[in-house]
Amino acid sequence: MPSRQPADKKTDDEADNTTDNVEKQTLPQDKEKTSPSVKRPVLENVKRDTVIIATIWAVSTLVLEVLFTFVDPFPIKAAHQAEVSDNSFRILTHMGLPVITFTLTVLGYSIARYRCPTFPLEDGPPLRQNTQVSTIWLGITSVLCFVSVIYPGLTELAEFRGDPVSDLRVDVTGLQFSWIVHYPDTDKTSTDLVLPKGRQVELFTTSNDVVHSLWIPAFRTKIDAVPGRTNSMKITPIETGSYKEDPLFRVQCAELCGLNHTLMKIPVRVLEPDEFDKWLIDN
Ligand SMILES: [Cu+2]
Repeated sequence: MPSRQPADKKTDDEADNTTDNVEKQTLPQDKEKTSPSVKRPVLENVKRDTVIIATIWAVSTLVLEVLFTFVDPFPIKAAHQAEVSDNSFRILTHMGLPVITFTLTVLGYSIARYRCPTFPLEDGPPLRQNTQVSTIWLGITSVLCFVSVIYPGLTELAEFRGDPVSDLRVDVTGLQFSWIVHYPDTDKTSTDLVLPKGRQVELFTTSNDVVHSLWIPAFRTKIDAVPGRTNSMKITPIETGSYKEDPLFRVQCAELCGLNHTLMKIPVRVLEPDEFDKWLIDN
C-alpha cells in the first residue's frame, strides 16, 4: 500500500496537487485529522456519497417493494394455513427489503468507489466516532424486530393454530418409509390423505420407528412424528385438488429418516364436503 504523506508538511500547492491522491487512499476521518486544507473536499465527498447512496437505496427499495407487491412468487395455497404463512412471509419481506437494500447499497458503493488498489497489509481504523449513525441504525432495526414479533409473529401464529374445536380427527402414523392414515370416526384406514374442503381437520401424528416429519407443501404445514408421542396440528383446506394435478398435494417426510427418506410420501386429495362424506363411509 502506498505510504501516506502528512499534508501539513507540504506547501499549499503540493497539498492541492496531491488532494485527489490522498482522498483515494485515506478514510474521511483520517483526512479530517490530516490537514484543514483537505477538510472541505472531504466533507463535499461525504455529502456526494450520501446523496448517491440515498438515491440508489430509495430507487432500488421502491422497485423491489412494488415488484413484490404485484408479483406472487408463492405456489398454490390449498389451505387457510398456507394463506396465513404466505402473508407472514410477505409482510416480513416488505419490512426487510429496505434493510437489505441499504446494506447492499452501502457495501456495493464502498467496494466500487473506495476499494484498496492493492491488497491491504493491515485493517482500517475502527469506526467508533459516529454514535448518531449507530444509534439510528440500532433504533430502526430494533423497532422492526419488536414489531415483527407481535405482527405477524404472535397475531398470525394464533390465526395459524385455528379454532379450538375441529370438525374431523385424522391420525397419521409414520413408518420407514410410508404413512398410514386412519379416520377414527368410521375406523377407516387409507394410504392417501383425503380431506374435505372448508372443514377444519385436526391431524394427530406419531411414529412406529424413528423420528419423521409430516409436511404438506400445498398447505405450508409441518409437524414432527415422534415415536411414543402424539403431536397435532390443524388444517382447513380451501381448494380441492390432488397429487395427480399438483405434486404439492402430498404428505412428504421432511426429517432424514433412512435410506429411502425422499421416497416417503403419499398423495393428498381434497374433496368437496359431500364427496368426502361419501368417501368416508365407503369401504
Ligand atoms: Cu424421512
